[in-house]
Amino acid sequence: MSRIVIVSNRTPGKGPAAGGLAVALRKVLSERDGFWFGWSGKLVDQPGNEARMEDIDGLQVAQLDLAREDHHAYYAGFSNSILWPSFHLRLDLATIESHWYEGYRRVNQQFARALMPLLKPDDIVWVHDYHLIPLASELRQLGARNRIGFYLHIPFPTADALYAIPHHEELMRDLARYDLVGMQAKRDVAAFTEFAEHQAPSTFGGHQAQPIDFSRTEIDAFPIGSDPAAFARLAASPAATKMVHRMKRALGDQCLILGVDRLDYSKGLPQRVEAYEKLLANNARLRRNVHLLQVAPPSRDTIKEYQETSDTLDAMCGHVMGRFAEPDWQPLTYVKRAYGQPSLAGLYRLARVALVTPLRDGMNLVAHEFIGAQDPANPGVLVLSRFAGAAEIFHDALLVNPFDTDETAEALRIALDMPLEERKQRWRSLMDAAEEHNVDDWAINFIERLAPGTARKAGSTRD
Ligand code: ADQ
Repeated sequence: MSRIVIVSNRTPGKGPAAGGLAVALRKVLSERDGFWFGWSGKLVDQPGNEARMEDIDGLQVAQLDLAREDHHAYYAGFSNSILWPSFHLRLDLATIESHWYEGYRRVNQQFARALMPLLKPDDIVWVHDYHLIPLASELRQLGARNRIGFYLHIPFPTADALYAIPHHEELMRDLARYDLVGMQAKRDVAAFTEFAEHQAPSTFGGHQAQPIDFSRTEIDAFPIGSDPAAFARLAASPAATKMVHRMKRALGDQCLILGVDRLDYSKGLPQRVEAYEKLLANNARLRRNVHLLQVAPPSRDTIKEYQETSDTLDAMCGHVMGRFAEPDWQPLTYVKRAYGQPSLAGLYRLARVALVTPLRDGMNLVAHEFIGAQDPANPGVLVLSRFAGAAEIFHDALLVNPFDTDETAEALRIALDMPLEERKQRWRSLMDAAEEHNVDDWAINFIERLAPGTARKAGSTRD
């Protein structure tokens, strides 16, 4: 039976996996032979071409060190200051330093050189995310003939945003070297197809490039999910219950409105706080009766645009506090710290409303996890951005345009006033959708499409 090789920027660490994705991919590897390949987290002056294979909690992990001088250009530079903002349609926040591409390319070459000696001819290779778009090209250059698939966790950009990315043509040629390219949402497949069918190769310097041949690459949407049943169990666990009791003591009768995100400009956090401010301004009766808890641990905080988002959010939260707080009531709590999944599950369960309002998002797993953690007898309401991939699945959420803070404020009011019967009906439909799109099936479906007949181990009990 073919082995599966999972490749991502970072490999999973020791201890319990932090997210549903890591858990699902570990499960894939626990049911068959294979290994996980990626950066060790170490930077060195002169990296070798060899990865170290290690057993981490029963998982085979091959890790390589990266060159200090390339890592900045590869990670904070090309990946997170060019690709991330452009793919999220935030060209205003992109820093177009085209020379970062060289470091990005070199790291992908280094990944390929270290991975190649570990590959057997019939291994199936599954590459994850925008850091590693060129990897299949680099592996093929070294002679790899394996089935190689790519999954993009973030949205695919519109053609105009794509054209703003230096070397976008090479990147698209790189995508054409995969056998299968998986996207989160139909909208992403449509944007990709639009590019593929109407590509306008650059004519810079009079040079007319050949159109890219995508005929050997299959493109499809594979919307990722969570493990809603696991979240339901987690929400009833002692750790979650402890969090619920703690919060109940603090909140009394107030309804909890919850936001849980990485601190990232794509998540629409300032707009969310503005919508909450409008809710309080327009509905005096809700003051003292609601409380917004926003959990947003900093990420990529060496990048200026992330620091600025953090400063903006600090200022907005301070402004709302100053405007509405009273000596004995605070309208919001803002926590810049990550919580473990059991505590999050408790918070999800207690929340009357989850505000999941990214300006653009690949999927957004917080929406899935919130639904999984609800109490069926008294479920909360999901207010969801129509620009999250999750909006293609969760039709019974209250869908909002996150740029329109009046609309989000009104959706919040409707969510807070929603009768129990309607909350139950909507939640049942959301839970059915979350179960249908669970993360285990997502992984199996992708592998099965990449290499038909190989996703399940002989004798596996899964149907
Ligand atoms: P992210 O942008 O990181 O992921 P998201 O899908 O919302 O966004 O979250 C991923 C995981 O991080 C979830 O398991 C969630 O619980 C956890 N997480 C988020 N905020 C947290 C917090 N404040 N504290 C603790 N944990 C937190 C990228 C894409 C998404 C896509 C995922 C998976 O940007 O669109 O859904 O990959 O493909």
